[in-house]
Amino acid sequence: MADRISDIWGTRTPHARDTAWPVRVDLHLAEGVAETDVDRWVQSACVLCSNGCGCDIAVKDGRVVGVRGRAEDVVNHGRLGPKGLYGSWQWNGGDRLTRPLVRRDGALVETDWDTAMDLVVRRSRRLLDEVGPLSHGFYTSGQLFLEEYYTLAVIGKAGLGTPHMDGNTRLCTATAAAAMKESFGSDGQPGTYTDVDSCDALFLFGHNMAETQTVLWSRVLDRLHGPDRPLVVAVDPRRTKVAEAAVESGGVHLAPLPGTNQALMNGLVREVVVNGWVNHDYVTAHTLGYADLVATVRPYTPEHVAEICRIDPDDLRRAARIFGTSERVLSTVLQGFYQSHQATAASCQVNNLHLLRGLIGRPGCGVLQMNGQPTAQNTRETGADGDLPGFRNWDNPEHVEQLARLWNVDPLTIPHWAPPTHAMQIWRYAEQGSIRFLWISATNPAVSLPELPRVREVLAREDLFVVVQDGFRTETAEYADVVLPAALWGEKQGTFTNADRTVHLSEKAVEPPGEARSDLDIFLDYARRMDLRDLDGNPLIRWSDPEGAFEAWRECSRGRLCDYTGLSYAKLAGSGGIPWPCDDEHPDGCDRLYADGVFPTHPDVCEDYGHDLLTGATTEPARYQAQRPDGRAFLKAAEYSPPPEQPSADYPFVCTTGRTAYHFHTRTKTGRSRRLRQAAPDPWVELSAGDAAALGVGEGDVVRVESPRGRVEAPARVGRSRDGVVFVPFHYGYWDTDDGRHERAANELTLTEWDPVSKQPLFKVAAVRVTKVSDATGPAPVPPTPDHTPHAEG
Ligand SMILES: Nc1nc2c(c(=O)[nH]1)N[C@H]1C(S)=C(S)[C@@H](COP(=O)(O)OP(=O)(O)OC[C@H]3O[C@@H](n4cnc5c(=O)[nH]c(N)nc54)[C@H](O)[C@@H]3O)O[C@H]1N2
Ligand SMILES: Nc1nc2c(c(=O)[nH]1)N[C@H]1C(S)=C(S)[C@@H](COP(=O)(O)OP(=O)(O)OC[C@H]3O[C@@H](n4cnc5c(=O)[nH]c(N)nc54)[C@H](O)[C@@H]3O)O[C@H]1N2
Ligand code: SF4
Ligand SMILES: [Mo]
Repeated sequence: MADRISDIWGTRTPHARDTAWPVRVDLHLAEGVAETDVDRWVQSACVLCSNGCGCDIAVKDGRVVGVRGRAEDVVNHGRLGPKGLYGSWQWNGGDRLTRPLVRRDGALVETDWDTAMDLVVRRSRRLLDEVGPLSHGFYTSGQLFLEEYYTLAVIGKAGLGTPHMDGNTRLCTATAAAAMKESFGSDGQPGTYTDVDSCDALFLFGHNMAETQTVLWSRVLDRLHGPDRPLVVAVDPRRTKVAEAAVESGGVHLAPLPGTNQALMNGLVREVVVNGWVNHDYVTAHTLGYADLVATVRPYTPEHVAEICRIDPDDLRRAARIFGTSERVLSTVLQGFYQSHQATAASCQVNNLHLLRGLIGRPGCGVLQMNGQPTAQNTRETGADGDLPGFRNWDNPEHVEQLARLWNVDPLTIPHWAPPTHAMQIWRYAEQGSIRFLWISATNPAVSLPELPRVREVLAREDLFVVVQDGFRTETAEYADVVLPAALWGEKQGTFTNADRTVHLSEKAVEPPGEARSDLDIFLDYARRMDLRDLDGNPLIRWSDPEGAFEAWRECSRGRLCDYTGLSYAKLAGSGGIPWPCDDEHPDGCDRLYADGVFPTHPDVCEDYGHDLLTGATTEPARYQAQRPDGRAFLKAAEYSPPPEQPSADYPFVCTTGRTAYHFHTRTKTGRSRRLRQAAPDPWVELSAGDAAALGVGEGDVVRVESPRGRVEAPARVGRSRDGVVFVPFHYGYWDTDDGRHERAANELTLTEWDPVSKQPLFKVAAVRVTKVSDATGPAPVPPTPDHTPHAEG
């Protein structure tokens, strides 16, 4: 049985370029259970990151007793990482929510479903009658199933008519979607994971894949240990395992100061241009905006960029040469780019590098504007994030008409008079008192939103009715008026789509605990109790189970880029995952988009008319049409601008935040798995060796990190950060602390600011000061990277 705590990527299975990634099946079963003891294996895929590794759930006596990777799955070829093996199922101890809770005399008390739903529906109905749909906000997730999101989206858009619906995907992958809309005209991942098997160079932009997509990183390691290995370039201010692999491969580790990505990217684009590495045939035939781009990047010489980013100009030159001269380049982009003030601008430059060289739509030449959460792609596709379903354009009346016909409602019901409200604005409206009903599903904002002191104030407002729908009593649930107990993964059926468009079916393996219900059933129950109807007086929601919801969604996706019409539960059952589009033209799905160099930018087709990357100003439809994009991609440009908060005499460090391999977000699942909890029980603070020496801080000493908004105290880990940069993991709220103290969540420090285009908040740049509080009391607490791993027993 694999030990994925001390060896998070498992044994190597090296292979050569353009050969298939070998199979390696990983398995973990509860102590004392053998493979032959298992009653049933139930098909699913892991929901602890966007990789979406195919797995089978082991069931014995009606309980989950383990998981096994699916050898035939296109995503993982049998492998599972530490979270997949231990975090996906070991959370089912005694502290699940089993009955609804309602607030009485200030305290949450158990009740039955009728009482709880009646409270929700009465408040909802009263506010709709007295104030209207703008009183309602929905803050959902990247962790439900497609069927649940689509149902919620129809309820919100066609039933209530509120534009205030978004996912925590706003914190996660809003920039992925935005960058693809700006460059290609629509959301939709161009690349595929199989590009890892064929690339000559791999660029990771702000992506610590070694810890956050451990199975995908195994795939990279298997190329790095095989013949004709790719060169790796890592762009990350910390010396991560990815950064180390970059150096070992003969590639480059670029460690820019947080918040300077756009300067770095302009420098890379400029090098590609001035060294003659541009594929002019491709650029002329398939893109727009070349002259503007060249003019914008002109001042970004390696020396100028080096000064802004505090890097070596020769490193920039070497990285650009690798991009400019490799035959096949694969790029991945994630939170180091997305959670920043020029997030969309910088991510578009990655698209630009590929477009400039014509490296798109061919094996080994992929762009992966990554997702993070397992089902974030579905939040975006189905419109539960505020986009219109099926990548439709809110500003295109014909697209709104299509939905009105499909749902049989008046087009005026569907909010489209302005862009849908983004999550940060939903919270602002709640703070200002115009949103008075906030339904939070499958997310824990009291830990994960920026500037927690403010978030707690909003959640505690007297005039805000808060519904929380979760499997656990989270930090957020403590502020709720009604808590609805949800069935979780393995306890319900549904489909979801990973970061490379691969769709999986996840079957129900066991019954949920107590009276917990699937999110789908809860949303359906709400729609029924609210008596939501279409123009003919029939029930608005015409389905009553997951498969029915999937069939409805299939129709909604017909003819759009994310076409699911060729998929069905029957086809997905037993399959190894199928990437959309899947339709008459692509009956077995489609690995890569844009092989023909035709992009969905035609004004009748595109999902968005685009923005000014610097200001976020939207492009008028007429102006968009006048550019006659008609299938060509946009090379969008922007100057670098400094982050809104910069180091000062009072707050001399840049604080950035992120993840460890062992925990998922606010740890509601991974914190309940003994092995994962023991591997990383408490938060820590990473400092560079130089900064630690200057502060008189040694390994394990407790330090206080303070921003203008709040503070965190934790032991120091020395030596991985670059000078001037402090790193704090964001996983640690306070549900498992004795004293309910608040000084351990990274988001006590972060600020309420967002990228002008994607509206994604800036978790990666805040100014802080660091002071030593006390000497180390024991060995340093937590492994920032696996080579510090303590060997947890059993
Ligand atoms: N183990 C684990 N895996 C996960 C998750 C998890 O919680 N735990 N969550 C999943 C989800 S939802 C997501 S979104 C992904 C996130 O996956 P990642 O984006 O890989 O994770 P992060 O640690 O947030 O950030 C990545 C890196 O950005 C770097 N960085 C910080 N500031 C900057 C900057 O200004 N520029 C650049 N270039 N880099 C910077 C950080 O040092 C960090 O190493 O992971 C997914 N996978
Ligand atoms: N400082 C800082 N903050 C960050 C980030 C960062 O890098 N730095 N990253 C941001 C990113 S990328 C993300 S994705 C967010 C994540 O932030 P959150 O979404 O708040 O984190 P989770 O802990 O995953 O919360 C998901 C909740 O949904 C519940 N849940 C799981 N499955 C189901 C289900 O099927 N039904 C229901 N009803 N509930 C379910 C879980 O128990 C859990 O409470 O954090 C963001 N916040
Ligand atoms: S890489 Fe992601 S999807 Fe795969 S096993 Fe790990 S957490 Fe699960
Ligand atoms: Mo995320």
